[in-house]
Amino acid sequence: MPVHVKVEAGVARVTMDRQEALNALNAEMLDGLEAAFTSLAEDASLRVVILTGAGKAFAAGGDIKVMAELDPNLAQVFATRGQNVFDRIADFPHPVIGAINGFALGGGCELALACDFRIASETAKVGQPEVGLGLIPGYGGTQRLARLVGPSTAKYLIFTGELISATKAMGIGLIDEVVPAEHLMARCEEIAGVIAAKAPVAVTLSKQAVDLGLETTLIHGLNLEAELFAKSFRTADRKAGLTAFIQKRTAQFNGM
Ligand code: CO8
Repeated sequence: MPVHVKVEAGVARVTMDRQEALNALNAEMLDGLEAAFTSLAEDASLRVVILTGAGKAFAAGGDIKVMAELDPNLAQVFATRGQNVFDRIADFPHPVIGAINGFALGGGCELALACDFRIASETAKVGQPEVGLGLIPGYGGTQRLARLVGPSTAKYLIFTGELISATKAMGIGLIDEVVPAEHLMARCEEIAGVIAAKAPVAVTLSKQAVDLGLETTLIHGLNLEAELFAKSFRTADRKAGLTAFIQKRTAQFNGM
C-alpha cells in the first residue's frame, strides 16, 4: 500500500508514499487513504491526524497517466470515487492537519483542502493546473477552494493554473502557516499535541458545528451550534474542564 500510518500518543501520521510519481493519486492511493482513515476511525485513543507526503510532493495530482485512458463515463466514476474518499477525510471525527511538504497540485491541492487546516513547508507549491491539461478540477477543487478563499481568487487560480508559493497561498488563506521545511513535522506535531490535550468530544463537536454550519443559513447554523453546545454539557469532560478552571489546575480529559 502506498499509504503508511503511524500512531503515537493519540496522534496519527498518515504518509502518502508513491514517490516515483510524486504521490500522484491512482486507485491504489485512494484505496490506501480510505483504508487508513477507516482503521483510524476505530481507534478510541486517537485525537488528531497529520496527513503528509513522502519525498518532494504532498501529492502532484490525480494520476495523469491513468486519466489519459479514461472515457467520460469512467472519468465521472473516478471523480466520484476520489470525492468520496476526500469527503471521508473532511468528515473524519477528529481534526486532520494537512502537512504540505511539497507540491500539492490538482487533486493534491484538493486533498489538502479536505484537511481541517494546512501547515506548509516554505518550499511547497500549490495550485489547480487542470485547465492546462484540458480538464477541470474533479476532486472538489471548484467547491472547496471557492468556499475557502472566495470565488474570485478560486477562479483566478483555476483559470490560470498558476502554481503559487506557500507564502502566497498563506496570503489568500489557502495555507494557515508556513515553516522551514525541516520544522514542518515538528510544528504539526506540536499543534496536534495542543489539540490532543483538549476535550476530545468538544473538539469533534466544534468541527461538526463549523462544517455543518457552512452548509446552511446563519440562523440554522446558530441553532445547530446551540444544540451541539448542549451536547458538550452531556460529557464528563465538560465537568472536568470547568472544575479544573475553578480549582486553578490543568484539566485531564478522558474523551467521555
Ligand atoms: N500523475 C502521474 N504522474 C506524475 C504526476 C501526475 N499528476 N506528476 C508527476 N508525475 C510523475 C512524472 O511523470 C515523473 O514520472 P517519470 O519519471 O516516469 O517520467 C515523476 O512523477 C517525476 O515528475 P517530474 O519529472 O515531472 O518532476 P519535476 O520535479 O520535474 O516536476 C511537477 C514536478 C512540476 C510537479 C511536475 O511533475 C508536474 O507538473 N506534474 C503534474 C502536475 C499536475 O498537472 N497535476 C494535476 C493533475 S490533474 C488532477 O489532479 C485532476 C484531479 C481530479 C481527477 C479526477 C479523476 C478522473
